[in-house]
Amino acid sequence: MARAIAVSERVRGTTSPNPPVGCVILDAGGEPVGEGATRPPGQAHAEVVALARAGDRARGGTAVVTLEPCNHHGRTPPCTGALLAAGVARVVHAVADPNPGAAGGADALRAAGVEVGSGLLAEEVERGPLRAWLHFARTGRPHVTWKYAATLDGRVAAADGTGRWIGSAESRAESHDLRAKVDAVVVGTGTVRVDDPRLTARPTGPGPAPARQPLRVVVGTGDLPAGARVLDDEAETVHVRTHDPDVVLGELARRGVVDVLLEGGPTLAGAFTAARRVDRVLAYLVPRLSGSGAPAMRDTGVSAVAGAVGMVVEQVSMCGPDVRVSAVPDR
Ligand code: AOF
Ligand code: ZN
Repeated sequence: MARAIAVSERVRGTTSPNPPVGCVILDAGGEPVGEGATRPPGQAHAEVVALARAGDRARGGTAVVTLEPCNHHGRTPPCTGALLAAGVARVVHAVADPNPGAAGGADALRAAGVEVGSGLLAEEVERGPLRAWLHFARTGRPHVTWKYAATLDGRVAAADGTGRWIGSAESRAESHDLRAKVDAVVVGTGTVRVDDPRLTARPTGPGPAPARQPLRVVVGTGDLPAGARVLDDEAETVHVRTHDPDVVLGELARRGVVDVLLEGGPTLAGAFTAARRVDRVLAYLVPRLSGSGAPAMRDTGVSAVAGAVGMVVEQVSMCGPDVRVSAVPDR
């Protein structure tokens, strides 16, 4: 299952509105003989890709898959049918499919005599590759990660407004990897006016440039300055003229966006927090002290400590010299 998760990580950002699923086929003796991940919408699911690689060696073997195999004719035929046709004896999945249309795969496989196990590394899958899609399937809303870099005293810019990227080179490189894995990057019109970001994924590591760019989304009623870099032709850009996070998320859901990276600025982050539409916070705390300039977030409507939004820290780790904190709402 750890291998299936790793395989699925490689297709993150390319499958929406479908989930990025990973699958490993073991032969009857337990040796891995094929692996695969979900192809873009309308193309093969993970199981079908992995079964094609395994060929005859799948017979009597085990399929290990991060999501319960689908049991429906959607854009593609059911994976349950493909698994049965290949003669797989056992299926182990991490999490059940919450999509009512596709669910029921485990029961259908059992009814056909296949041994089915579930829950293996379920928490890793729910927090990792399928987090955004599971949230989308359960709520109908895209999953929002608010990401920012701030000094230890919580400032994202100095008093003169400079704050283009306050984090270390390591955090900056990671932010490009993050953009390459999401469907959309969202900022406010204020950020476009002040920072003029490109909002594209520009990973620095070895390997090819990203095959696709996230949708660039600018939120706010103000106009975009002519010549703003988000208006270049490196990626698609939409301007949603509202201050209401639910209007933004509704528009993004309509476009098949599942996984959203909210990159700022402080006013937009405050609006999403006030509306309880931040599903995860990813903070890079930079070992510097500023003492002046913009805070990471404003205008949440919270006026007393007792009213602050409760969070649970999932993980604390280092990114170069910066401290990386991942936290989710306490609800
Ligand atoms: C799987 N393996 O790799 C994926 C699954 O329209 P379709 O045919 O592509 O079906 C999409 C639904 O299938 C999707 O909403 C989810 O419930 C499931 N996705 N299932 O067995 C996969 N991506
Ligand atoms: Zn399927």
